[in-house]
Amino acid sequence: VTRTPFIAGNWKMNLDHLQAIAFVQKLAWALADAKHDFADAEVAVFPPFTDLRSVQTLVAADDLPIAYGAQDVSQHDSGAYTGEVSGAFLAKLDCRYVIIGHSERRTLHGETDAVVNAKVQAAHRHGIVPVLCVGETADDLEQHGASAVPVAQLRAALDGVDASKGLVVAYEPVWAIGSGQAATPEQAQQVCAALRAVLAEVAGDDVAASTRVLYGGSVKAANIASFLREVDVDGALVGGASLDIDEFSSIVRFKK
Ligand code: G2H
Repeated sequence: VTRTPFIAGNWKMNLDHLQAIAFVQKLAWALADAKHDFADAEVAVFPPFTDLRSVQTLVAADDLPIAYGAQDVSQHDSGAYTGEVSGAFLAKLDCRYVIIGHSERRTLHGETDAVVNAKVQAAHRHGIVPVLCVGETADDLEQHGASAVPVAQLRAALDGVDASKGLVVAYEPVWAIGSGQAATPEQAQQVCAALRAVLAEVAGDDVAASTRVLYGGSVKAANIASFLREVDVDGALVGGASLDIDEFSSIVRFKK
């Protein structure tokens, strides 16, 4: 099985409406320019909710080779949930993906494994592929090693879920997020392999072989290739470095 590399830019709460439009246009030019040496990755951006309609319009107007999704989704489909955004609405914006369970949602917004699980099911109800984030804190790493917490989070998130409906897993060690201190490629490989083993166990070998497992945490142009060389690392979820068009353009043009 060959898995198409996946390079995803998680903008977090950055880039307003006009900046988002400009960024997507420049990214489209960079991808067009890079056609011959372009490494054939699927490229996706995850703007704030308020930018999604504009991104949809831009991408559809020129059939741009840029996927996009939201950074979160409600576990509910509709109703009295002030401030929440339904997967039904995201589907109408043609979101292919949604990030679920990012560590910032888990730690700053109290998202438990149960909530993450409900959100994965909500995405699937609306035909949207979850980009499910898991990862250990520095304390977890010290106490339990690297794999235990991400493996437990993945199991919990997939409880009762049919992963063959579409899934991307992102391993993001919390200590590497926004810190400039990325994991080593060997560390990323070790945990991504453990996560793929969980996929095999809960969803079968075919799903495990076809599901993309990404690394995230201080990825930049200078280190992307080292991660992509690892057999179980199929791409990257990029935060800070996805906001700079030159840096992100270099990342999507990685050469192994
Ligand atoms: C991890 C990552 C993107 P950064 O959160 O999801 O952010 O690349 O800034 O570490």
